[in-house]
Amino acid sequence: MNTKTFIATLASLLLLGSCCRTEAPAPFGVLPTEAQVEWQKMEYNMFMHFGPNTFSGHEWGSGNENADSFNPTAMDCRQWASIAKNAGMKGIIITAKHHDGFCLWPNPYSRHTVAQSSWKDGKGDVLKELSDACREYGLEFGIYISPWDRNDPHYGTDKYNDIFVKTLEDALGNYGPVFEQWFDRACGEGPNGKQQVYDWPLFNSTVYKMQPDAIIFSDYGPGCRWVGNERGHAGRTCWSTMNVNDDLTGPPVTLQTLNEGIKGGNSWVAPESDVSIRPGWFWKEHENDDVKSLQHLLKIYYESVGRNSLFLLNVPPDTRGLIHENDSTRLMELRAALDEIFSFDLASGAKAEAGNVRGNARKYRADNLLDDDYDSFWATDDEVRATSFTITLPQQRTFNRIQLQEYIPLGQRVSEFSIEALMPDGSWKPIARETTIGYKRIVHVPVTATTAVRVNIEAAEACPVLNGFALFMDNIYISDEMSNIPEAEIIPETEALMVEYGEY
Ligand code: FUL
Repeated sequence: MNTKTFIATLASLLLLGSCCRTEAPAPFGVLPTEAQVEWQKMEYNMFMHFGPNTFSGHEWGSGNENADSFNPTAMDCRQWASIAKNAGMKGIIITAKHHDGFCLWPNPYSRHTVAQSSWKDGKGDVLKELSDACREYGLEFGIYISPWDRNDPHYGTDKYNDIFVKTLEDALGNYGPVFEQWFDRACGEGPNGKQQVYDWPLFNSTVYKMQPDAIIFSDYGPGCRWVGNERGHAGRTCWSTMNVNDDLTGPPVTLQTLNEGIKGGNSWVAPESDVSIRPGWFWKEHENDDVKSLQHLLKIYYESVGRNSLFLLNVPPDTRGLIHENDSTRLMELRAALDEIFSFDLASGAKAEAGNVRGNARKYRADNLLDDDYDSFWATDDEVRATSFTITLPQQRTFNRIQLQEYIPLGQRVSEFSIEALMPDGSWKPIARETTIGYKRIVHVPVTATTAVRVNIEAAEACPVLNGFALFMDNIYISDEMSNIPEAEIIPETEALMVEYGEY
C-alpha cells in the first residue's frame, strides 16, 4: 500500500467510524404517540352530521323530536364510503349521537334511538352499516358522541355520567376499530335545571379502555384539539403542543391558543380543522346551491393540511340518506385539483446540501429531505439551531408552493425560517418568511423560476430535524385576495347556540 492509498483508506475508515458513532438526535419536548403520528398522516377525513336534524332542518335538536322523524328513504353507507375514498380521504367520523341524544345505533342505554323509530322496523343500525362500508373501502371509522343529551331524563345528575360511560362502551365495543372519538364540550341543563358536570377523566379512560389507539378529539385533546374556528383555518404559527391539566381537561383556553398552540406546551395535541362543505353542519334542502366553491375548499386545504393540521370536511347526508350530487361533484373537483397540483414534485432529481450535517454522517445528510422515506431525515449537530440547506434543481423550474416537513416523532422544533431563490445574477432573493413547520407546511410563494432554493432555519427550539422538501405549481387556486371567500369563524347558528348555552 503506498502512502496515498494508506491515507485514503485511513480517511474513509475515520469517516465510517464517525458516522457509526453519530448519535441520533435526542427527542425534543413532548412527543406524539405512534397513534398520533399515524393519525396526522391521514391529513384529510370526512365528517358526517346525520340524525333527526337532517329531517327537521335544525342545527341543534331539542331531544323531544319523534324518533320516527329519522327516516332516510334510501340510505347507502357504501355510497358515502366510495365517495370518501374517491375523494382521497382516509377516514369517516359520524355523529353517532348529537346533542339531541338520538343514537344512530340501537343503544340499550337510551330511549331515543333508531330502535325506537319505524325506520327499517326499528332494526336499522347506521354504525353497523357505516363501519362495514369503511372496512370494505379501506377507510378508518370514527364516531362523534356528544356528552350533552337533551333527551336523557338523568342529564344534570351524577348518574348521567355512568349512563354516558355505558353509551360509550356500547358504541366503541361493537363496531370494530375506532380511529377517532370526537367529543364536543357543549353542556346544557337537565330537566332538574342543573348543568351537567362532565367527568372527562372517566370518559377519556373509557375510550382508551375500549379503543386504546383511538385519538380523542376535544378542545383540549388529549389526542387532538379543536382548531378554534369552524372555517378550517389553522394558525400561520401552529404548534402541536398545548398546556393541558393532569386530569386531561382545561385550563381555560382562548380561541387563539387553540388556533396556534403553545410553544413548549406540556402535551402533544395537534389541531384538527373541522369545517362544513355547506353553511350548516346538518343537511338543509334550501342550502343546496351553497356548497363551498373549489377555490374555497383549496384555501381550506392550504390553511389546514398546509399548516400542520388535519382537514375534517363535513359532508352531511340528505333526507334520502345519500351524499347529494352537488357535494360529491365538488369533492371530485377538489380531488382532481389536488392531484394536479401535488402529483408532480418539481424538486425531483434535485440535490440537497446543508450548512451543517449531524456528525457529518451520511445517515443525516440533506438528501434525506428529497427521498420518499418518511423515516429518513436531515439533522444537524445538537448545538446548531440556525443553518441553511440548499436545493439545487436539475434545471430551471417554476413553482409557487414549497412544502416542508419536520420529523415529528422526534418533536416539533423550528420556530422561524425563511426561503430564498437563486437569481440569474447569482444573488439570493427572499421569497418567504414564516414561523412553524410541524408535520407539514405548504408555503405560498410568488410564482418563481429558478435553479436553486435555499431554506434558512433561523431559529429552532432544538437542532432541526426535517424529513421533507418539495416544490409544486398551483395553477388553480387564484389567491386569497381574489377568491372572495366569506370568513365566519363559527357557523352563525351554532355560535348563537354556543353563546346561549354558555359554551363561549
Ligand atoms: C359544535 C356543535 O355544537 C355543532 O352542532 C357541530 O356538531 C360542531 C361540529 O361542533 O360544537
